[in-house]
Amino acid sequence: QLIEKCLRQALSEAHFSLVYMPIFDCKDNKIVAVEVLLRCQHPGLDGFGPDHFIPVAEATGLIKEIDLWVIDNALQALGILQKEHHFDGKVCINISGVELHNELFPVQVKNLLGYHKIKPESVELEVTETAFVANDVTCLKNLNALSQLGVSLALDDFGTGYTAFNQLIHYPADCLKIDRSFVNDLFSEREARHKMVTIIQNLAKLYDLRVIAEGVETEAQLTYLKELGCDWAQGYYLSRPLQWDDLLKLFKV
Ligand code: G
Ligand code: G
Ligand code: G
Ligand code: MN
Ligand code: NA
Repeated sequence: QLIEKCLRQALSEAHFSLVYMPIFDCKDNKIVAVEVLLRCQHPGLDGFGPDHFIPVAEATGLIKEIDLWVIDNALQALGILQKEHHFDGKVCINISGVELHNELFPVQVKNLLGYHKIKPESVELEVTETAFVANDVTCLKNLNALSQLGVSLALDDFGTGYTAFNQLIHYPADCLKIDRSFVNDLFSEREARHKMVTIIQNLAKLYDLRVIAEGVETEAQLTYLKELGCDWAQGYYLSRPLQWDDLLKLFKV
């Protein structure tokens, strides 16, 4: 497979990089977190984003190395933000659902935190809602191990999966990320989607979870989300994903 070959080369020849998407507190518009997003500059994958190559990485097992590369680099970047820019927010890292079935993963995270001298409270791991498998022993074991390490866990793309709402209490999740499809349709005529945002917000309140709205593209959406009591927000209206140097400019005001 061509993509697989490119991914292997990307890992060994440093064709991967990260971009950084600031996440803002709805109350004071301060940057409270930065989500790292993977990019690949390998010529064979030019123009392709993670949506395209992550599924291949998952199918071939390469994802484990890639996730560790991302965490390693994200923690290094956070260390710099903390030491040189007095940043005291979180770094949010997307991990594949594969890691919930990988028994080595919690210890690997622990070792990377130790190596970079990063407090676990400064790290949030995002897993898509669909990766949380109820009744799966390894999955629950890993989630609990990660939670006990002290990192926080976010359910990404929330609302698009099938989590029985009453199952939420069994997961050690700290945060729901409202999928951007629901945010985008807030003011459309599709009222059911409008209601989804309210439902997720109420659900979060019930289970004492933080809420991050994704894909905020207009001021009206942000205002509405604030009124609903949404905690944090991200999206093109607030900031695009940034190159490292552009991220630093935000901390130099
Ligand atoms: O950044 P972009 O919109 O292209 O991301 C598309 C998808 O790829 C998102 O669902 C996101 O969660 C996922 N993704 C982005 N960066 C990473 C990463 O570093 N690791 C993993 N496992 N997934 C990522
Ligand atoms: O220095 P190194 O490339 O290992 O940095 C690890 C992470 O920190 C990368 O994700 C990178 O984006 C970020 N980083 C730290 N310092 C710099 C820098 O001076 N330039 C760039 N482009 N990225 C940096
Ligand atoms: O699934 P996940 O939330 O990790 O996906 C993150 C991806 O969503 C990133 O690739 C980012 O580029 C994209 N994204 C973030 N904010 C917005 C937005 O406001 N509008 C759109 N269209 N995409 C966004
Ligand atoms: Mn995400
Ligand atoms: Na998402």
